[in-house]
Amino acid sequence: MEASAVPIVVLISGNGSNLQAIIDYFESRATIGKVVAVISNRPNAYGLERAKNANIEAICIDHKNFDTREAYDNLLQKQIEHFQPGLVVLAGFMRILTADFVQSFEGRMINIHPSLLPKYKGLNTHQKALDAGDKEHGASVHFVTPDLDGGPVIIQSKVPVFENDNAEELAQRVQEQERNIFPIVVDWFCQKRLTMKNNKAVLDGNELSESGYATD
Ligand code: NHR
Ligand code: GAR
Repeated sequence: MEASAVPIVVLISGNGSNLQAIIDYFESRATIGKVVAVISNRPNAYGLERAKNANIEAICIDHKNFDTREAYDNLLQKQIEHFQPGLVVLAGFMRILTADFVQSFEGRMINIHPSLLPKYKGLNTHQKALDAGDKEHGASVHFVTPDLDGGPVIIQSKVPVFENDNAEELAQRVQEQERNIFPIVVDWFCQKRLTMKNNKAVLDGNELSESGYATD
C-alpha cells in the first residue's frame, strides 16, 4: 500500500454496488485511499465476491451467531481495529450499531442512506417517499453518530420521482446517484478536507449546512 494512503474498512450486507464504486474510484488514486477489508454480517452478500475479485480481504461476521448486539459489536470492533483503518464506511450495512461501537469510531465513520435526510430514517425509504407523494427523493451521505441516521449530512443527491414509479425503479435511480457521490466523500475524507466538529460536517474549513454540500 502507498505510504500515504488512508486504510478503509467497508461494512456491507448485500450487493455491494457502492463498495464497487469505491474500489474502482481508488484503483487510480492509490496514494489517497485503499480498501483494506470488507466485512459483511450476511454470509451470502455478493459484495464479499466483489472484494475477493479485487484481492481485498473479505470477512463475514454473521450476526445470527451472537446472542446480543453488544457481543456482535464487540467482535466487529475488534476485527475492524485489526486493520487500523483511518475510515470506516457503511455501504448498505443493515445492522443498527450500539452507541459504544459508534463512539469508538467517532468522526471516522460514514454511511450512505437512501433518502433526503432528515426525511425517512430507517428502512423502506423508497416506498415511504412514494407513499408520501414526494416529487423528489435521493440519497444522503452522513457521519455516523449514535442517533440512527441522524448524524451530520455531508452531501445529498436528488432524483425526480415519476408518476408511475415503483419502489424498485426509484431505488435504481437513487443508487445510480449513490455511486457518484459516495467515492467523492471518501476522497474528501482521505485528503483530510472533511472532518466532523461539534456534530457538524466541516469541508475545507467551512461548516456544511443541514443538507450538506450543495450539488444543485
Ligand atoms: N448505527 C448507528 N448507531 N447510527 C447510524 O446512523 C447507523 C447505524 C447503523 C446502520 C445505516 C442505516 C441506513 O442507512 C446505519 C446507520 C439498518 C437499520 C435497521 O433497522 C436502520 C438504519 C440503517 C441500517 N436494521 C435492522 C436492525 O434491527 C435489521 C434490518 C435487516 O437486517 O434487514 O438492526 O438505513
Ligand atoms: C444502498 O441503496 C444504500 O443506500 C442502502 O442499501 C443499498 C445498498 O446497495 N442502505 C440502506 O438501506 C441501509 N439501511 P449496495 O449493497 O449495492 O451498495
